[in-house]
Amino acid sequence: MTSIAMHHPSDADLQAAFSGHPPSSSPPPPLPYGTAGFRANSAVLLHAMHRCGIFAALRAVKTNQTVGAMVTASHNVEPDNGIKLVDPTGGMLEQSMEPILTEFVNADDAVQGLRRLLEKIEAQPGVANGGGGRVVVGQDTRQSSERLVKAVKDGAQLMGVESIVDLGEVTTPQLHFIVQQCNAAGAEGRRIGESVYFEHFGGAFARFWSLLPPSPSPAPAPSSLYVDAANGVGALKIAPLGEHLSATLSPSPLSLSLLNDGTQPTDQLNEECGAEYVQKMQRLPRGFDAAEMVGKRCCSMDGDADRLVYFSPGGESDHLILCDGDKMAALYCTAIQRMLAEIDLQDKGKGLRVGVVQTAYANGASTAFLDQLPHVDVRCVKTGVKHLHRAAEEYDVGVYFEANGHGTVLVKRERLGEWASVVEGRDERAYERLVAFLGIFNQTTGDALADLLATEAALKYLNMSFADWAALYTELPCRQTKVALPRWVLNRLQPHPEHEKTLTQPTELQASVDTAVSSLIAQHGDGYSARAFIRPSGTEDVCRLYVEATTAEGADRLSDELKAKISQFGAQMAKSVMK
Ligand code: 16G
Ligand code: MG
Repeated sequence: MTSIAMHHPSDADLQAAFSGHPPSSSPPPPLPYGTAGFRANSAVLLHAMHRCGIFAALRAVKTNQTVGAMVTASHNVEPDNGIKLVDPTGGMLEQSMEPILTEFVNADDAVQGLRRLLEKIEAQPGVANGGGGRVVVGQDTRQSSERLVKAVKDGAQLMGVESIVDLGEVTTPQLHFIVQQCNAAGAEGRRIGESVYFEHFGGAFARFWSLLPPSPSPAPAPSSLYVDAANGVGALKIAPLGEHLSATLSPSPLSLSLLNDGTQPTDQLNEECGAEYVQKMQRLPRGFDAAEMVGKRCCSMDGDADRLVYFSPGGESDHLILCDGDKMAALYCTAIQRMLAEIDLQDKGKGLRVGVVQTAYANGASTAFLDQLPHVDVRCVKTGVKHLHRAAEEYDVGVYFEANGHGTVLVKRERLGEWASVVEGRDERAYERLVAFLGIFNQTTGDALADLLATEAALKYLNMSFADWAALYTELPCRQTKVALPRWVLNRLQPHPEHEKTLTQPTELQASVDTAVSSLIAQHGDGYSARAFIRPSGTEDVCRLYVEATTAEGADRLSDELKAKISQFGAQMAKSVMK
């Protein structure tokens, strides 16, 4: 192991730096590392941001590479904020580092905490000859973000990182991608900024488009897509994306109309808009008129633009037809299957490892649809992008999606080339088209903008309307509810470590779920299916409940029954500590 030339400030300097970024109260509320980093009301985050900046710098110095820090609380309410750290690969922070960082962020004595952190980091294997390193910082549009970004930069500065680049307002996936690009071979001297992002994704889309069969002349009018930007950072990126497309493809085949762009005084981030609202509430976002926009193709991003869902107003009040993350996976798999079959008429992609990864929240009808596609492996893993991403990496082409719209398609370009090279009489143009299609996807994380382009590309290629896409399968009626419970009660709930479809603890609560599900099935007899699971949220102090059944009435009944059981369990726990 090589020791690293880390900058060790004196205790006096450290004390001064930490007291400039104090916790909001003494002792501060503990901050758990949630599903995707730290997230809380912005008023309690200053010290955590400063310490995350220190940590990011240490990781950058240690690896002598670029790491990222994104200040955002995604789909949460505006007063919340948070931070997501990006590793040198462009992916999320390696899981083994989460407890180490969490301990430091929550240390009562920050100087002692930092000493312990340094020891742990220096003891890590695979140390490079550090000393350089760069931290790239991004932020969403929250009012609190600027102040918190400053704390991150102050922390990074303290550890003597070689450079700190502040990208300002960028989407989370933009930051992931830029970090990956900074660490790619030949990146030295390249300008760091979002132009590289637009060039890459706009270029990939244009390449794919140019490989489609030529349109009849005169060219059809550009296809209109109405984009709900959740009044968040994604709103700032639609115009540059559109400009890039117009500059590369003339005329641009897409016409993007932006709504909920955050420019009106009443616009509130994520309030009654955005991917989370649309997918969970199954309601039209603000500003979308049901009657006026009936049948139009629309989509919603979340507050930091790493999720996307599509929808179309159904005509009556708030009714909408939703194409969620499950349906995006179904669309992409259908397109990939067709492209593979075009290249390899005989075996239709046999020999290439194609997989799709979902979570327990995936609608059963989507899983059944994917299961029947030839040569596609279907897997279920725990909630959280890091779990899906890792599982998808095991395939040559790995599609992953959460129902909430977070996902992408990963590809091993070399394996794809090897596979194609042995296909006899392969259609070269069809192969190029597949490569171009897969090139539209962000390889570091789910990305609303990249997924928007890929969805438009897939619909065009498959010659499908929004209605055709929505009709790929019919969802089983499902209900998602939550019951507020304190964190210490939620900590008693232990989901199955691989798929979260059951609770391993407490067994009595799981037994109630099993009994309720079996009795619903028994009442209806053969051919009726039902499923339910309980899971503690990693981003809010709530217990989540998912229920699905063959009939809406059954799903409602099961949901009500189990919601009551969860409340009862919470009350029992509260009573037991009062004794
Ligand atoms: C975070 C996760 C998302 C997950 C959600 C679950 C990332 C980047 N984001 O937003 O994947 O679906 O948390 O929230 O991992 P929950 O734990 O509150 O149900
Ligand atoms: Mg998000």
